[in-house]
Amino acid sequence: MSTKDCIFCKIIRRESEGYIVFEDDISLSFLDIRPLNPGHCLLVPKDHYETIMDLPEDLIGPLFKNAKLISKAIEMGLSAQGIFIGINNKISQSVPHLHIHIVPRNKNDNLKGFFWPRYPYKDRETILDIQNRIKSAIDLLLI
Ligand code: DGP
Repeated sequence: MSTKDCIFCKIIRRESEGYIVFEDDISLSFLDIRPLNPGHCLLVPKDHYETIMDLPEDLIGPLFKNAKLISKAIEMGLSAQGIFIGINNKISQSVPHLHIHIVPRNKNDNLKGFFWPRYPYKDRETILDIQNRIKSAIDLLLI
């Protein structure tokens, strides 16, 4: 998708309405139009990167610093008891412009923890296999 058609790029360029809560040189944060809870914010890099895997290293720190700021502001401003932070990458990602969901949470708000069912591993062998595959990939990526 080109940045011309990207809905979040349009909000960044002020061509579409966004209920903006924060902006700095590298990022913009605005209310999600279909919130999990009222106050659910999206934080996006101003430059168009599709996923966390595309985000340049030097933006990771500044972007997550802003995620922390917005989390604190949501807790303070909305008296939220906690915050959920999440990023869909490719699967379940409906807008292909990296966005961090920052969602106010309160006890009994009916969002069930991680949203999806979670299961234990079949056995220790499976755990070790998965652990080794990820560790080997990390070793390759760090070469
Ligand atoms: P995801 O499913 O993780 O890609 O989340 C995309 C989110 O973006 C979804 O919660 C709804 C929100 N969204 C989609 N279109 C717009 C829009 O035009 N404006 C705003 N503010 N949010 C949008």
